Amino acid sequence: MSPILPIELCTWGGEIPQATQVAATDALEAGSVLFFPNLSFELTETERAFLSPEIVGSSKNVNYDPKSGKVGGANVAAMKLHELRGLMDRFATATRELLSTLLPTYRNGLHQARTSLRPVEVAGRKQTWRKDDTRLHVDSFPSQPSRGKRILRVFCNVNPDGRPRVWKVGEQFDTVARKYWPALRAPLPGERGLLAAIRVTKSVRTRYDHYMLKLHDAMKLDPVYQARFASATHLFPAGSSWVCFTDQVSHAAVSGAHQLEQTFMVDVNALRNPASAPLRVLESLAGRKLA
Ligand SMILES: O=C(O)CCC(=O)C(=O)O
Ligand SMILES: [Fe+2]
Repeated sequence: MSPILPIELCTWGGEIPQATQVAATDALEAGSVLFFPNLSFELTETERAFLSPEIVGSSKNVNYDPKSGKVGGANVAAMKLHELRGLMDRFATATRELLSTLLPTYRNGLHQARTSLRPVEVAGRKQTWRKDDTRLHVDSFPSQPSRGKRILRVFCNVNPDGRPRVWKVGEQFDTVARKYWPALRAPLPGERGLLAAIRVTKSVRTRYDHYMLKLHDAMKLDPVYQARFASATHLFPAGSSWVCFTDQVSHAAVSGAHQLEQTFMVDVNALRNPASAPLRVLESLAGRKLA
């Protein structure tokens, strides 16, 4: 199976043949990245001014909550904030339309989460090891337990100078999980409840969240694993988009600036093949339910 599946599409909400829908869903669940070489997201002249690292101050992204309309992490005047919200909301809507036409079987189990604008150059950015996404990893949010739900993300490279976003893509989830599983320590008694009580996490981590974060950490802290995939790079050109389950695809962002991203959470039961979910893979290694 190729890690990247190209799909010809140039609108965010147009009709998609059923055969393409099924192929896309199956490829995603098998751990591929769906790549849309000609699916661009147009910005207006004024919106292009937001493509500058200065608009984020000390944070790395502008964040948007499509449910409340709240913008966070932006260092812009109130008047500009209105325009920035307009841009974020348009992208949030476009990605919702894309997924509802591309992945119709997820419809009842698809939950839209945060939208982000990433205007800072990835290469050379100073980060703690845990936040360093230039290291291969699978996604797991330290403070926001997914409680077993999948993390599905839509990315669009909006670089105005034609620069690609460069990623590395590693091996299949079950291979990675099997490799690190013996080294992942079990949660300590009371640990998950305590982390929620002192607000390190927004809700109580399930055992699944615990192990996914341990896996994410183990990958990022393993220099041998990182070195093995040093040349496994993929270029996503300016004006292209891509979609993948980032809790499953071993990925790293190597370089690039100016990207829009939308996160969705997906119920495991909404998948065509629930056995492919990291939850089910880890449960089979643990020999017990984890969420
Ligand atoms: O910013 C990127 O290109 C990807 C970073 C990443 O690891 C993620 O969003 O999950
Ligand atoms: Fe990631």
